[in-house]
Amino acid sequence: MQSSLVSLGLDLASPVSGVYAADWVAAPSGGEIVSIDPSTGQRLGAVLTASAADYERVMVAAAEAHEAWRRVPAPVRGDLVRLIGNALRAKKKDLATLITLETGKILPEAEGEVQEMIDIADFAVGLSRQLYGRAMHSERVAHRMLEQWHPLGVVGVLSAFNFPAAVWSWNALLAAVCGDSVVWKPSEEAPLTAVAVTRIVNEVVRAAGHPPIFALVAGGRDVGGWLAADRRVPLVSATGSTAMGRAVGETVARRLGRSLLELGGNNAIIVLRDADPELVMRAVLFGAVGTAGQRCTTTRRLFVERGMAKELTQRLVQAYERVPIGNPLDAGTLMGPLIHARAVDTMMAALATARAQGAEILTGGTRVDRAGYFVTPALVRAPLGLPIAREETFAPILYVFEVEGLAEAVAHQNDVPQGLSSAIFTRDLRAAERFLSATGSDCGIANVNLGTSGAEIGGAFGGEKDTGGGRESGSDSWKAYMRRQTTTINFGDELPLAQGIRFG
Ligand code: UN1
Repeated sequence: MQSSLVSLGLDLASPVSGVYAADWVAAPSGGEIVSIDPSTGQRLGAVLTASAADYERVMVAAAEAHEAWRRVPAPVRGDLVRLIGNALRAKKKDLATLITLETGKILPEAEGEVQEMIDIADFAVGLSRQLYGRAMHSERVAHRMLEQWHPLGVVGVLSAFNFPAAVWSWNALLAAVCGDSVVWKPSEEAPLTAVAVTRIVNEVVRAAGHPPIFALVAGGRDVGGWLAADRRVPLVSATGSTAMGRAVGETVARRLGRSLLELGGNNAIIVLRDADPELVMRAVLFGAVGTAGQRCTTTRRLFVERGMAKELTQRLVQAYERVPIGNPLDAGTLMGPLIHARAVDTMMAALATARAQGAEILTGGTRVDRAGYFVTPALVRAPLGLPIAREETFAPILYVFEVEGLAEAVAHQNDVPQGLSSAIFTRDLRAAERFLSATGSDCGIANVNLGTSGAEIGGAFGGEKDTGGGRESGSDSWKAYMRRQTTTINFGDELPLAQGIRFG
């Protein structure tokens, strides 16, 4: 553990600065966030946070960096991101270890998170030569039309504890090739990971002699509020709870800024009678128990067609009782702790509510008697329409519902406020296509014969309704980080007006 922290430049004996404004601010004066190892409940280290004056320094530096960076050709910007990807490859193991220590996610998943950073870096490098605009035919003689994409400015990134590094990269590495600078307000639960990432990338930026486009501004809710309200920040990308996103979105909208919101999910898997049970078991376990139920894509609801429900539920109970829970650094552990004591309390409260509303806890849902914030994953047999199952409880609770068939399953799946991820298991082509059709799943992600979580970076990631509507990562998500300009050029000797208007 110590060697990885040393390699990341983290000496945790005393608090480290959590503010980077063209360089590390030596003694930011906003206070201190203590980082806790959720596997032990013990202090891991501490990070000094930004005061209003420190925030101002960050913003001035970020605006200056953008001013210079937007002049750098996009493929050259891509080359910096290529070097960052390589630095992340070199530090993959150490950064993953820190993520495991700070968030409690098991090491293979933490390594997967760093891999997602590397993958988006590679994606962004290619993208830097593909920031395509279109050319259109003008209705006027001797005119042509085109659109081009320009850097947007300073992008604010608010990230959550469960993907404390990758969420930054999906935003920041795209923003970087788009010519923006980035101000990152990390989760209060994972500030050391943010410091480590900021160190890794800024070493690369500095060695390459580029402007310091990656700023860090650690702090609490107030810092998020400053970013949301700041007119110098044309885009705020926020990942976290729906309540947080609603507050940020409202503040940004008031100043007519843009927000990219990636909020709560309440993801469901539909299992039809003809599904391959082995695939279902593996997908449900990874989806519901992986990351201790703390992904926004976690499988929270299972709709099983009558005729398959009994057997599947029995197998799930057995599998749930065999999930190795323990130290997330140990090989063989599949489930680490929840992030903090409050998360455990919230889980217990949700289960009590579920019981009161008529659900039956089939297994799990207990506190584990050891240091840290460990629980057993809960499998709950639920009547259709169970009110608590409409809420996202950020914990490993899986509600299992029995349904008559596809139509009933889809109706219930969609009948929640959130709309992030969804999946169906079936061998019936027509059922799968109906699930994917306009009258099927209403989610941003809809999968066939694989689970709800663990998306690749190549697709646009995000969801509808209370999930916030934003899309980040792959496909054409980059457009959110640029401003679009439509241009008409007249290369003739006349000035014809559009729509055939004659004026004077
Ligand atoms: C999140 O939980 O905030 O699809 C993001 C997944 C990951 C991303 C999760 N690629 O599960």
